[in-house]
Amino acid sequence: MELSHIEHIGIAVKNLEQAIPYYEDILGLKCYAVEEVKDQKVKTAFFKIGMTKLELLESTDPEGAVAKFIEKRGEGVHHIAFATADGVQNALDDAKEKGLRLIDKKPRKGAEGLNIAFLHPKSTFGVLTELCENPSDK
Ligand code: CMX
Repeated sequence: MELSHIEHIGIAVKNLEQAIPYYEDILGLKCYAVEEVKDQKVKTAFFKIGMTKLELLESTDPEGAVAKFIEKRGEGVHHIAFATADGVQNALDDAKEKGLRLIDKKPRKGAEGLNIAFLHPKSTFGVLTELCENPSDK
């Protein structure tokens, strides 16, 4: 696979409204979008910083991945998302061939219209890893 940059860092929070002022008023970033991703059971808030973004994640469902993460490990860094230069499916095929555990066998739709797929943290040294591509870049 070929990765071009860190697309975003996902951060799990209990409450977006309470967390956003820290990023805006203390760190001086601007929240440019809030979006619910029903499929992932989250509400997201995005901030740009240089070439990358921060994605705050609030769970919309007590059984969702982010709610379970916070219950087990508390608020904090949840995943790193890499932009693929040669496509998510290609990266997944490569990861599978090299014996990594895939959460998604095929790309699916994530926030901001990106095609996304996750690699399991148990096969990536503890970091939930997201692979992304922007279909409009194709
Ligand atoms: N980072 C690192 N480790 C994680 C983790 C994370 N984000 N989430 C769970 N784990 C670990 C747990 O601590 C646990 O480890 P131990 O067995 O050592 O305690 C193990 O993985 C299993 O955790 P679990 O609570 O039993 O959770 P599940 O197996 O049910 O689910 C995972 C874990 C990663 C498969 C699931 O969270 C998933 O499918 N994630 C991908 C989708 C997602 O996270 N969506 C939300 C964000 C969407 C977006 O960005 O738009």
